Amino acid sequence: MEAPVLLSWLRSGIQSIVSMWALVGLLLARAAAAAASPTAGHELAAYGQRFEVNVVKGSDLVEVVVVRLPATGRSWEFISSGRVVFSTAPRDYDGDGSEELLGVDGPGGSCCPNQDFILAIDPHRLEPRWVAFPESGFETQDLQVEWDAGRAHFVRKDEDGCWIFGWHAGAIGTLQHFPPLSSLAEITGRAERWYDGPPETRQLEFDLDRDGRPERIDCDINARSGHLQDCALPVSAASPSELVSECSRLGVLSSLSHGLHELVCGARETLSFDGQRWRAAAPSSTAPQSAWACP
Ligand SMILES: [Ca+2]
Ligand SMILES: [Ca+2]
Repeated sequence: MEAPVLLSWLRSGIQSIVSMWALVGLLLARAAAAAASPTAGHELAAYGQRFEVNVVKGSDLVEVVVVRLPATGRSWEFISSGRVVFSTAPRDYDGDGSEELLGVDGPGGSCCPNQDFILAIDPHRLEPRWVAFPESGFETQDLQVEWDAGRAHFVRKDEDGCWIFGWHAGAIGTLQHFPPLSSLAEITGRAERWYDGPPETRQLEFDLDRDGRPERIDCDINARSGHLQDCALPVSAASPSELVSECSRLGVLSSLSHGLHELVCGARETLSFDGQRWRAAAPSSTAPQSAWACP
């Protein structure tokens, strides 16, 4: 082989190797980007398309949900009222074969109302829709998803009672609402939250055993949530027992259990005396019954 031919052959060989490595580098970079994007958000499979959903910081105070349809390059932005948290992976909540995302939008914590919502895709426009629940709540972790024949219902228990929401045909409605149980007498925590003054207590006096003399229940107030806590419920004069769980209110019900009036903690959680201790009670037979999880 003559020298110029050898040089040309070497040059083209080196160029091929450089091109090959450039191609490998490009493929690796694309693979890394593709691998990184799912961890940053969700992919929503709806009506034959795949939408990318990412939450990005809009400012110090709000986050922005960015939805992108890679097939067309279109994207949409939804500005939240604080932080957005998608509670689970995408699910088909209304049973129509396409996925939605369940999320909560708000400042976070128990200080302020948070709004549950569903991020859905409009089947005709192929655009994302932000569908808010009809009622906002404080304790967002209390929203439970119950499944009934492939369709979701959402149960929330809060200070206003127990709510059952349903998702159907692109909207969320209230299917049932069980209001707080009415009480003969009650004490409540503080309406405002994040109190930082001196410790506070509440007292409830009521003749629980109907012997003509009132019994007394003492509760502390949780400075963070404003709820009653560590309420000392009377068992006998010698040994009051403690209720550890927090209650937004503590009330006396008209019903009796082992000679003592039953109590209500919060909107609808009932406490019964079993002769020795106070226990969370099964719902009374006169209370409205839900097909799902309301007490
Ligand atoms: Ca669906
Ligand atoms: Ca008494």
